[in-house]
Amino acid sequence: MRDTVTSLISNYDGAGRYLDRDAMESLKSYFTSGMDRVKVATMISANAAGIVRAAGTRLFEQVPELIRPGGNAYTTRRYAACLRDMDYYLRYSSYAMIAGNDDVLTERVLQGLRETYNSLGVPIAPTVIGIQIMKDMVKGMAADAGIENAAFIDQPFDYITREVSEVSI
Ligand SMILES: CCC1=C(C)/C(=C/C2=NC(=C\c3[nH]c(/C=C4\NC(=O)[C@H](C)[C@H]4CC)c(C)c3CCC(=O)O)/C(CCC(=O)O)=C2C)NC1=O
Repeated sequence: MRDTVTSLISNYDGAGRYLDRDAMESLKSYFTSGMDRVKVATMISANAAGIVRAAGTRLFEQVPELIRPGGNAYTTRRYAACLRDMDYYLRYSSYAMIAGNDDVLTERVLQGLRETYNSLGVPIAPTVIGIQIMKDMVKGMAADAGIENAAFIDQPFDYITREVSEVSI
């Protein structure tokens, strides 16, 4: 599992080079956004259950067939599995924000996910909608707290979206 610092050092060490201006710029941007990253991760931790519940409600309003007979999130068990997956995406996104690196997502969340979803008939498009709803909710909370630069919030949610979308069913 990598973060901004370890991945940078590993790249430069691989090339046997001292950190140069590019490396310093990248570190500077990571450290200057550091407090905001911590603040947003704290907000996520404190509100995770509410975010997941509200995002789920919004998703099922947008795509009501998911929870109707024949829908993939129909039955209490599958409804709960869906919200649990949303919670995984939210929690791991908060880790990736702190790390400033998506490696934790690749390693812990995305491996084999598409295959699992395909074999269970979990539809990708509404999964992506759910992830994007959570992203927008977190960005809204960050904006309310005066955090202007939200690129680091987009990053993990969009990364999961891109990776999981690669194969559609
Ligand atoms: C931490 C990494 C990790 C991830 C990401 C993960 C995902 C994951 N989601 C699963 C199922 C599932 N995932 C969903 C999700 C949904 N269905 C919908 O219609 C919606 C679009 C969507 C919610 C947004 C559902 C309904 C199931 C159960 C499907 C079934 O058993 O038929 C399964 C199959 C095993 C199980 O049911 O627990 C896995 C492995 N597990 C992990 O350990």
